[in-house]
Amino acid sequence: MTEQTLVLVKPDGVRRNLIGEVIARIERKGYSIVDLKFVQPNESLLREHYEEHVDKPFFPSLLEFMMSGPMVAIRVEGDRVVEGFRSLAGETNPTTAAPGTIRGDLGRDWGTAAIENVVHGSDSTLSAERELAIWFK
Ligand SMILES: Nc1nc2c(ncn2[C@@H]2O[C@H](COP(=O)(O)OP(=O)(O)O)[C@@H](O)[C@H]2O)c(=O)[nH]1
Ligand SMILES: [Mg+2]
Repeated sequence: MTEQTLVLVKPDGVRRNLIGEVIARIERKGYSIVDLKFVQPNESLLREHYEEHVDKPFFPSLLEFMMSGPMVAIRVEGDRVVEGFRSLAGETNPTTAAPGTIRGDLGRDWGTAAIENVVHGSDSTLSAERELAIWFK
């Protein structure tokens, strides 16, 4: 069934000139980009986006990282794209993410407090709907 997901190219991905690489992988997989914009999010938007993480010990460093520069927000469409993009992205930790995935190929541990892992992808169709409403108001 056709669905949509939210992809973010995080500030590390933008700084490292990886926007095109991320977009190319989405397009090569056959998913469609149906909306896209540059965003410099504020704290309240990020608190809403990461509502399940606000009480975690790593949240302050996550917030600092996510506010460290502009991001690209992308609305991506396709059959089972939510699960499909998570698979393209790879697991959260870029050091152990599988080679072939975005995080596995392009991310690494830089020794910073935050886990810099190039992209975000919604983790369920429910999250996708919620997050797309936040980023594409
Ligand atoms: N410093 C730190 N950052 C984390 C940790 N877990 C997650 N993060 C960051 O918070 C984001 C959201 O976490 P999560 O939803 O668990 O992972 P994701 O869905 O794979 O992005 C991750 O992509 C990382 O950037 C952690 O244990 N320590
Ligand atoms: Mg998540």
